[in-house]
Amino acid sequence: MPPVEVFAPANIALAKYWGKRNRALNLPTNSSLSISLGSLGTTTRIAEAEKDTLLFNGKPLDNAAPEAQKIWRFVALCCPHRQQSITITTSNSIPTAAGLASSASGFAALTLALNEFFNLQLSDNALSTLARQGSGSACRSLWHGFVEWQKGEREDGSDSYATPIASHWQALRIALIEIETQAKKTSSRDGMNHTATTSPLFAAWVAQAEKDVHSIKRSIAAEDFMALGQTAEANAMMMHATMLAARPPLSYFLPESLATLQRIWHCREQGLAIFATMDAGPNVKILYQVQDEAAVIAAFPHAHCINPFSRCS
Ligand code: 2P0
Repeated sequence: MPPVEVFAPANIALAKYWGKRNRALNLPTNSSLSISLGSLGTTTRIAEAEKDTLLFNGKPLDNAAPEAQKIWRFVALCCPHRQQSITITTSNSIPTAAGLASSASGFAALTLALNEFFNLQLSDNALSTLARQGSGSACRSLWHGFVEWQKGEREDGSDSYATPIASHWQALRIALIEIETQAKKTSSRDGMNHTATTSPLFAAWVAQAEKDVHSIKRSIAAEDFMALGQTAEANAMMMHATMLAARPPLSYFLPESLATLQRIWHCREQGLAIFATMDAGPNVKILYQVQDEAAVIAAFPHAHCINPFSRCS
């Protein structure tokens, strides 16, 4: 079998996935909608080998390590009748300083690489359904641009997959503001399960999140940046408020996260059209339009600016 190499982008949710109705299958309680990050993501190569081997950013990963076992379990899920041993080589173009998780692009790239290497000829829906089982947000990382993950209704998850949204919003930009890059104390997986089981605000979150997906889709269709930014920011704040109401409370904020949010809100009061979003960590992402890039860099000199449509033809 000839070796293969594929790329999958990282993604940031504008309407977040936070809560599972089935933990084993990563089935979400609400739909979500993301924007992929252009050339930031994961490149994965698969080649024939004498024995199964993992290379992560140039370093071998022991097959007994928990991360390696998760990957080999995922390979077995995608290719249950596999005979050929393989080497999986993975490298991330996500700057460690960006504080972005790589599990979404990592499992998306692995799903695409396995499909190609073993000539599985899976449909897009089947690929997304498999990637979801590696990591929920991975089902959205198979495409560039905006992607919607329909939560689905079926118990087996066969209708819970992502699809791309036709849009090429040239002016849209994202800036990453690094606050802290150390590993977080509470994983997304544990954090969302704790929130879903103990936060009295969780039902309200699920209902609002579903509305936010629809609202953001309308904003994308109209290229209405203010509407998109307002909904995305409100959605992120509500997700964090729902965590804060969990018992015991959960917060990914650091003091500098809140200071950055307040700087964003202050800039907005001064007339700069920028909005914040935050994921399961202290780093802040800013949504803005290309014509405001100089003003964003002036206000946030350490911003890492991204054109999410840079890899779209
Ligand atoms: C998201 N996050 O929609 C949300 C917002 C973090 C905050 O998806 O347990 O790593 O592997 O399904 O996908 C992070 O959760 O969790 C995530 P699993 P995942 O991007």
